[in-house]
Amino acid sequence: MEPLVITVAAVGAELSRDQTPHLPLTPAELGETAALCQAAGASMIHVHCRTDAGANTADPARFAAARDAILERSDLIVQFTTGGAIGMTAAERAAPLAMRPEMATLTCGTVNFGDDVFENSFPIMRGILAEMARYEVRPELEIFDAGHLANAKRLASEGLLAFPQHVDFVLGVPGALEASVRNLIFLVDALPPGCTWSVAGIGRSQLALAAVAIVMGGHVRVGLEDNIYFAKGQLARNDELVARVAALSATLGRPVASPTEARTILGLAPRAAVAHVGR
Ligand code: KMH
Ligand code: ZN
Repeated sequence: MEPLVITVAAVGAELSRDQTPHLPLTPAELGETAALCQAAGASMIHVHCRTDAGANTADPARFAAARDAILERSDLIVQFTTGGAIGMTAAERAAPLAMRPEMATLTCGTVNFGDDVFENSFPIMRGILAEMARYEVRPELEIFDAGHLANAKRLASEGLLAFPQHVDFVLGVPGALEASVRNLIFLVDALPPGCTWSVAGIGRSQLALAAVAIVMGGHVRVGLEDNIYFAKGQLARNDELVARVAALSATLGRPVASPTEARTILGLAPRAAVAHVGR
């Protein structure tokens, strides 16, 4: 089986320092998190940005500073969010793409998100894809619900997206598809040929779905964005969540991908060839 790509979703948009002291907020803290997570086995980092006070921000300069701090301390694939935070406009969510990250997320449909609605109409998705094409950013398709893959296929039929792609199944968001092995298998079966995929289980499901993905030949996303606990009542650090999945993969006989190997698996250019890396 090909090596396991572990993505760390280190920040998210919904958490605060009141909930966990381990939440990285500043670019420097993201750089430190990146170094620790790469050492633990991660090869990609999914980035949301906050102000120093912890508020969500879509400021492209803050994303660029976060990216630079991460690449100063690691070789991780830097993947920006375009989901942002509930309440941001579509233009705000897409704005960091101008900083030309290696990858960025594209959520493939509207979905209930707790008591909120995470809005991803076709016009919003088309707009984000247009900006991705403009800045040559590789998407990771975020699939929260059963119809989202069909939406992605519709975007492909419009010529806005070309399969195969890298796809992340986010399972267990309240209001979206539940985190179960049956649902994961259903989604994997519906993938167009040649796609790579990962799973991000929310909350308690994170570890169990990671184990299933390791065995199935998929990849894994962990991190505080999706789950703040290492065990019941025990808050986790991002690198501890990564290390546990890496150890589980080793136990199951599957090697963990370095960032260089992850770029090959995902069909990305080697880091030295990435335009924004001036170092
Ligand atoms: N914060 C959520 C509303 C993404 O990063 O692409 C959306 C989200 C998805 O986190
Ligand atoms: Zn996110």
